[in-house]
Amino acid sequence: MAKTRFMTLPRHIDEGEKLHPSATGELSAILNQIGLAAKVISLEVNKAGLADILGFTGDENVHGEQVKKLDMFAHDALIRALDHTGHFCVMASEEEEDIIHIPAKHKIGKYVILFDPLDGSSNIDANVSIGTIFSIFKRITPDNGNPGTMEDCLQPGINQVAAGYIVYGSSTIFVYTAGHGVHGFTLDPAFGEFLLSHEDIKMKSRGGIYSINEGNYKYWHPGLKKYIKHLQAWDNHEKPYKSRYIGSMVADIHRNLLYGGIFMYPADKRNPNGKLRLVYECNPMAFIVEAAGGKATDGKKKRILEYKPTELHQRVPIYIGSKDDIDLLEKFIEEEEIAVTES
Ligand code: P6P
Repeated sequence: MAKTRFMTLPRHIDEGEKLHPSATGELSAILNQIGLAAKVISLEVNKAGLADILGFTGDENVHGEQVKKLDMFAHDALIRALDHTGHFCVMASEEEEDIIHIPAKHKIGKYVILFDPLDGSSNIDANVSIGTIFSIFKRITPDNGNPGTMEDCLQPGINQVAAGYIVYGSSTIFVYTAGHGVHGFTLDPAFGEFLLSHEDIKMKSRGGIYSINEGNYKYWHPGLKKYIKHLQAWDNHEKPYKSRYIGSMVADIHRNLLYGGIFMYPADKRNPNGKLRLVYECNPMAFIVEAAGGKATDGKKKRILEYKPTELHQRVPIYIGSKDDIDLLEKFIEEEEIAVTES
């Protein structure tokens, strides 16, 4: 890959495609369209404090959560950027209950895309970083020009061909993997291009940060409680881990991807499957973190990417980040399970 200050997202994707003869160029076109939608969303997110766009639409999404106007703006921006390209047979959005069919006037393609248009949106009014997450598969139903189906959307995460996120923070950063490394691009608003800023991101095998909502402590698995206490203690003169929790999955995982660490949204007594959605949040973030050398499991040694989704809005517990941290967490969980079964 050419070394240049002006390695734009389109150029990097295009050069990446050239390294892999089997690539058809379609994935390049898809990723570039997502980049276009990201610029549109970034502009809106960054001026949200100025317009009357803040506040509630008065609508509720499929999960009974108040939908802020920016969620729907981001949802619409992605649909508009992608539905006419001829690359997709079906789409799905965290803001829609059912799958999204490609309008009949547009060509049907062989790809499937699922996205969370604006994750962390409860933070919008506080100007906290939020993000867009996307996950791309090839269809598994016959590629015969017919519309894609729910079956195409409910594939295990190991089938993904690409995944990425855009984090809208002090900068807007686009991070993606197409299976050949994880790369980050920072938006230069001066001329509206994403420039390569984080090439071939590799996650430390062990971090020094843990991210979890400690307000749920009393509902946690006893093994998780012991693990967190272990991280908070001095261990053979090793200082305690830092606790960092933004409450925005994309921002928390982006920081841990760069610095090392573990993000946890566990199952607990109140939420037996945790809170985060398998197909819109956990699968794409797991695909990215594994591509950077990290791990993503359910805390009991099952890879997130090996879960076969049973429904679009299915939730799963997730422990994601530096692999040594995940391994130690699972050891604490397992030891407590054994203790309980032997007691
Ligand atoms: P809690 C944001 O609403 C979100 O879906 C993720 O981005 C974030 O990690 C999580 O929920 C925060 O949930 O229960 O800690 O507020």
